[in-house]
Amino acid sequence: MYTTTEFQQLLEDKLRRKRGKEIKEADDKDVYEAVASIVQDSITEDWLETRQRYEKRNERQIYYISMEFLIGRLMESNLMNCGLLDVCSDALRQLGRDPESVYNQEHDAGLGNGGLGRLAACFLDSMASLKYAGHGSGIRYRYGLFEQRIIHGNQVELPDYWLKEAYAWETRKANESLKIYFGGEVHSHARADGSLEFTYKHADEVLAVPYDVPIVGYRNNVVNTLRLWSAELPEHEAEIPGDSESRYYHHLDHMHSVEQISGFLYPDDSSLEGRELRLKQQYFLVSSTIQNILREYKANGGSIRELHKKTAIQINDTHPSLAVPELMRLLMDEERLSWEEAWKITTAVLAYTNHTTLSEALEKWPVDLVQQLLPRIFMIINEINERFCRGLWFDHPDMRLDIPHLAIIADDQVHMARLAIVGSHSVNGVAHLHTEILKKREMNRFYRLYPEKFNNKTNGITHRRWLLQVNRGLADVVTEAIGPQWISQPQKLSGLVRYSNDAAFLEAAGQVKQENKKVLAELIQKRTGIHVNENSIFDVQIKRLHEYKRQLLNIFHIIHLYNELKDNPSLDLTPRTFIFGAKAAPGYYMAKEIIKLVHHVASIVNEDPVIGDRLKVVFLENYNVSLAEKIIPAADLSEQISTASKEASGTGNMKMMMNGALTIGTLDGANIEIKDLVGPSNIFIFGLSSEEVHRYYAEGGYNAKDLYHTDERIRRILDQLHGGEFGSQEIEFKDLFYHILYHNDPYFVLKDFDSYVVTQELVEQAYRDPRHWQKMSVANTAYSGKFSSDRTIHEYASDIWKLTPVRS
Ligand code: 26W
Repeated sequence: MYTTTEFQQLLEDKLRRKRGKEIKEADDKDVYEAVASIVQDSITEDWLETRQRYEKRNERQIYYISMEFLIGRLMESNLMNCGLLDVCSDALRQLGRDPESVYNQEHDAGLGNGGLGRLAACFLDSMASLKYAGHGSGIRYRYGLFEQRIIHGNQVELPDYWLKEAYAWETRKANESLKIYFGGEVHSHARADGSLEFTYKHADEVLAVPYDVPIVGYRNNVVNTLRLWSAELPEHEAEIPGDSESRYYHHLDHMHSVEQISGFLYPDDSSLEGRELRLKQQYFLVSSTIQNILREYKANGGSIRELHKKTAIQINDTHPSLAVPELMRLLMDEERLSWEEAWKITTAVLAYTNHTTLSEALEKWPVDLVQQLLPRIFMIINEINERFCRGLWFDHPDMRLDIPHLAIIADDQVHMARLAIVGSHSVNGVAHLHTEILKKREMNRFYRLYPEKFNNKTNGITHRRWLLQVNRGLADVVTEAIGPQWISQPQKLSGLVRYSNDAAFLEAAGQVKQENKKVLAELIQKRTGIHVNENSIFDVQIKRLHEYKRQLLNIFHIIHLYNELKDNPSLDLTPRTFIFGAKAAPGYYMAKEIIKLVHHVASIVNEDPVIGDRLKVVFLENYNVSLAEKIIPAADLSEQISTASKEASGTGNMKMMMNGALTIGTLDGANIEIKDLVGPSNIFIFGLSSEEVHRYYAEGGYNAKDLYHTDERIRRILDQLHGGEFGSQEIEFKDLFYHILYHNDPYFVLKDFDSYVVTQELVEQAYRDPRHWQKMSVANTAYSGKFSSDRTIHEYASDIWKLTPVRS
């Protein structure tokens, strides 16, 4: 490793050679690029060796296919993982540079919407750090998730052109490009041996060009790969025809439409955007990934009949579920296996993770669209469906009536979850409750058919990024108390339990939180101009905006507190700062209304002299991974208040718990597992249970209007929305009012209101005893080890992938 002086030297050399500049003339971007290049140099060898080691030892490989990888920035975590972070930061400081502003030069790689994409990124980190031969495969979108601006309280979306400046971490591998075909006609001919050969006529050819991003393991010399595919025009078509103007324009159009395939990430989280381009993206990803897997496998001398012995593929939600027919196609049409052989291998290789039970998010594609865009794939899906339904009819006579609900093709649609379940050997949910709901309700018919396929893998987060990297203060205090073993064995954080009565430890951890809050308060001041009280409760809700996540319940509570203070200005209320971060899908009207409401409530509450600094409402624009890294270490209270049964797991809940925030939450997703670990005295639980929610949905019995008429607090809030109290002449919230009352409050905001308010009062009382609060906070960090994605990945590896770590 390097001394600070050596690193300084290295950096100055790099700057001179790469940028032709002395450090004095270099701006932060120049310095950033020089540092990135040093990191690249120091990992290249390990990267090569890791690949060679996997090949030489003929290791079993796992490929994680996902339409989303929400990686955020890589500089700090790469530096940390290769052991260079401190030396680099010191060297920068000695050269008179601010390390943070250098690292901040990196544009977030926002190639994901939210939880599902961030989970994929945490998994890559854990696979590399645990020495699993695991790789990611995704799309290199030219535009990531939109950048959010707020104008007069309204969300406006701007394109996120994250590749504007060259991306420091990617390497283009043009010579490993693959061909993908869309449309056209399929013709079949019998070969001499009687097998069928399929040829395509008039199909559009697209080139899939891989870009590799290194995934650096934590101080273990392992560097795995995230391979992102970019769509380009095939070389033989790349020449622009000069013979006629119309052909020239036609050619440009064609090029444009090909490049669109990896053009942008669809910004919809949990609702289906059934557009042809999205289906093209899915097939593009799946076909390039699977062709690539087979090519690597064969290059290493593997026999195709043994593919499943050396390969596992995890499909992240149904988005890549065309992997089922694509693997069948390649095994049969290219490798000449029989249907039966191909099917055995396909189902043995593939495994599917479900991330949501929201019905509007379940993917279905119109038969016509699939048939016309992917004719050969459609033939295979059809055959899978026929064989599956025939099997049901003959082998499961008791389930004949269920066939319409099980069939992969039904109502002129291809049901992707059904395809994924039938074509995989494993189906998993992402938290205990979620998996139970899949088994008992949403996928009960499939569970009865294939009980052995269903299993749970409770989500996790990488504690290296989400504690060690983003909260150095707390990490140091923890290490001082229990030693550094927790870094490689996060469950060892439980050693902190012993410190929950140690005054010095509590004091130190409390001071770190205070320091982090100060830093966040400065960021808030800088970005919003709002001055917040650093001694107030930092009450945080950061996640995508969705009705089921109930940001509305949070705002109703804020309005309620505001009303109380207005009625009784001398009320003794523990000061609070409510912090929101949330992007709404561009077409999601109600979500955008809720963002607008937060802003209008904020502008009234924050300006009111009666309120002073007892309540402040802050909405931080453009919530993304980098912003999360700044908010989470400073959170006191973590809002996890979804309608019970709706949040599959949640992962922000785990990040905040690990950083010592207390959770106020419903018995939903992984909140339940958090509660089971910390115990009921270290968490604030409220609201309907998932059974109660289901009962109301099934049997009725809830009437939102009754609550409007009987609960004065609720009536007052809703009337304030209707009466324009939080708006102006042009801005009103009548739609929210009618939506709640006339659609009978589908997410039980009013129903859970009282219980939420009462529980928030308990929070307030608890916060008045700082020592007690700090004790609870430490208990949360102490029990958070289970939620390291290292634990999750070990479970996937041993139960689903049958993988053991690679020995060095
Ligand atoms: C087709 C449109 C679409 C897009 C995204 C449908 C569904 C999705 C995802 C499944 C939404 C998602 O991110 N789900 C979240 O996954 C996290 C990781 O497992 C969980 O922690 C969250 O609870 C779940 O909402």
